[in-house]
Amino acid sequence: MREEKFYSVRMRASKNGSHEVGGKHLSGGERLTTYENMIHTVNALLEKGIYHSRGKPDFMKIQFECIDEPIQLVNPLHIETHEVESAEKGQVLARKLLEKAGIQKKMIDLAYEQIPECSGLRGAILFDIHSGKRIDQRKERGVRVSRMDWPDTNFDKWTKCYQMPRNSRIKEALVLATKVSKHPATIAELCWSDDPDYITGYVASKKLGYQRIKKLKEYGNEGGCRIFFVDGLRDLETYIDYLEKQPVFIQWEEENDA
Ligand code: WAQ
Ligand code: MG
Repeated sequence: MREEKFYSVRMRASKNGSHEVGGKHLSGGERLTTYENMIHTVNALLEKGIYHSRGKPDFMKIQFECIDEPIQLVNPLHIETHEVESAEKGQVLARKLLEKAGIQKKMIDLAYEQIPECSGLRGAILFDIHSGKRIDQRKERGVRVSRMDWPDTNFDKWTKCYQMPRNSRIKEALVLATKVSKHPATIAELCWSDDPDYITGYVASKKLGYQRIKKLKEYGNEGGCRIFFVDGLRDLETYIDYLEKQPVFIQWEEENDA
């Protein structure tokens, strides 16, 4: 498989103009594909962006480029799901899990103050757990993790074993969380969707795995969140380069599942 050439395919869609002129971010997506599967992959991204609960796009960009770097194979994070009675209880649990991941309570409070700023971003915020500050300079863009995917046959095998739906949202989130948590500078991630029709989110870390929380906000709410809690003492440029450029395929091996 690694003899074959792979392509990174990226999509972003917005409304009231492109992202560059301040349009509202609606949807984005990133995939890895062979040339043979290009049309299928581009179509899947087109469909993802064109029918979207955040609105009807008047701008969309889909681009592909050939990847020269070798693709790293990574086992997916272990997954657990928590049922909660309300979004408030979900948020209490999320904070508890972040503490369990090794982040001081004081820093978690500071990170939560950043959440209104997360809203409307098309990428993630990098939050330094030492200074308690946002350290990426990407303003309303944030950092978009890219060049990652999970081949269908292996994903299908995983969904059967865990009795999970064959759902591209869960796949994309677990792919991203796995790639992000793999880097030594990542301490944890906190995420929920900016889509008004999706209320499940998660806390992820190397130690905790992918901890899904069924309800972190109310239906109808378009406020999303994606914060990477990072050890800001490490080199930021190298870290962002890993997030944006390092190609990663998820490959589940049952015997390696922790
Ligand atoms: N890189 C960085 N940030 C991203 C990326 C990316 N590739 N994709 C999305 N984001 C940021 C961006 O700010 C979005 O507004 C925000 O995250 C939410 O993205 O049931 O669907 O794709 O286990 O709306 C998690 C739970 C679902 C899934 C998360 O996020 C489950 C979700 P969305
Ligand atoms: Mg979204």
